[in-house]
Amino acid sequence: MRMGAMKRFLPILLLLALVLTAGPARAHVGSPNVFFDGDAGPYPVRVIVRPPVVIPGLAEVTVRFRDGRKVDGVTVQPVQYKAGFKGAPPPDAATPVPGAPDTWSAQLWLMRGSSYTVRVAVRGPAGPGEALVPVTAVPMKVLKMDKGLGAVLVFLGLFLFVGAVSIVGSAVRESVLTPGEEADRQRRNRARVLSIAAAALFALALWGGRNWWNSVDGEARQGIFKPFQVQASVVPVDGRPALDLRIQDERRADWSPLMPDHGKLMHLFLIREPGLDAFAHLHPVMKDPDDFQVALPSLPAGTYRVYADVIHESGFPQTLVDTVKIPEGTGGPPQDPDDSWRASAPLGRANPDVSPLEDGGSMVWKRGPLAAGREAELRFEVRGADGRPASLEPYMGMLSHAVISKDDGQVFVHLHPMGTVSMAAQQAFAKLEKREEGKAVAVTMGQMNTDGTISFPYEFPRPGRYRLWVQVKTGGKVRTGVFDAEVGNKGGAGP
Ligand SMILES: [Cu+2]
Repeated sequence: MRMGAMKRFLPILLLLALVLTAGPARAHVGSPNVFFDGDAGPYPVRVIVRPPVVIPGLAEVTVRFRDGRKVDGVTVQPVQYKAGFKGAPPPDAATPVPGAPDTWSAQLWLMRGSSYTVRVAVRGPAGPGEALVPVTAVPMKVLKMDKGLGAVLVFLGLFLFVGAVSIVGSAVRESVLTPGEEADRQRRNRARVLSIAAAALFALALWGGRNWWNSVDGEARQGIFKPFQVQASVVPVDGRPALDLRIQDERRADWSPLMPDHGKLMHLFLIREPGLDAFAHLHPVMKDPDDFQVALPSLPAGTYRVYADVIHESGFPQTLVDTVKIPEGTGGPPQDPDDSWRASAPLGRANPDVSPLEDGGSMVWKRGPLAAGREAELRFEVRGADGRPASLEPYMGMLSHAVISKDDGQVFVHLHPMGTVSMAAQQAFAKLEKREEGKAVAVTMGQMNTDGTISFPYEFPRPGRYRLWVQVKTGGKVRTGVFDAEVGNKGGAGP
């Protein structure tokens, strides 16, 4: 009977040691680390922020001086949008990384799920400098319990349970006997009955504990950030198929309105499954605050993943995700002159290093080693039809736009030569700073070079197969280079 009771409650103990995971969330799907290449006043910097997965939690901040310059001091300060610069905690001093004098690091507590900017302030020979790096802090998962630890806890729990029941049994049976005396039948019976009662009582306590755990766990899961729910469909608009994206989310009313990024309220990307062999970057128009529409360009029919990047006035970006079936017969002139699309060979069958462009030119990936969780420089060279470096025209405020997606759709990111930060978020914080402190921080656009090369700071979040679409404008038209990447493990460290 005692063993029976234990067997019954084993599942509860297992539940107590439950292994929990959560899906990806927030603006760059599955790619939370923030990269910023820009200037802190006179100092060209790369800032990397690795936000915590639980809130409150510690963000890791790395500041590297891109020209290798030595400075006297670096501070970092988390500024929450709602609290503003006035309500921000005092700045923390970063410390130089031993052996890398151009690199400084610091840890910052982010206390609330919100839109933040990390204010990086530099003191050095060229005077003071400052950069604002927007970061969103949201609970991303309920932390996993280590399987080994779980097994140890289950074992200890069982040991305590059996121990407690047998202590009750022996106490009733033997505690009042003199040494050497045997318990009589009546005592043994009473011990048995009370042991069963004790087992039932302890089991009840375990059951209560389980309920408590489940409610705490449920709360934590509820708190995990999920982007707004959306529904994508194809509808006829003015006699041609258009994509309709409807936001269907109760939280909509409580959130700040959307603001334009690169001059558009929404940047919508379509990627055909499963080969990732068709891609479109479109700019839907708002029909009402919850409904966006865009005419579909000429795309092969099939199932497409939909990723829609939007940003709230608080500087909080989201990527809204859905899938949609696109029928045959789409096409027509682009609704927005910045709309672009490209069909290509399926994943794994594109030329890995050279992508021919629509104008007879090409884009070449100057590949370096790639490993998950390791900072990489994604560098490309654009050549005209004559083989000479192309002159790139900034489009939508950037020299280039790149999209990276993993084959299974679990990673999606939209980045620029200035990194993964949203320029609109940076501007929102710059405005706030100006209002509160009267200073104007220059918002940088990333490297503006004219030798036909572009580069993006990035770190692949996990190993696997990825496709990259790199977009530039030459001759007044958007050109899209397509590349595949096989990303390996960092060498035992895991994803
Ligand atoms: Cu872009």
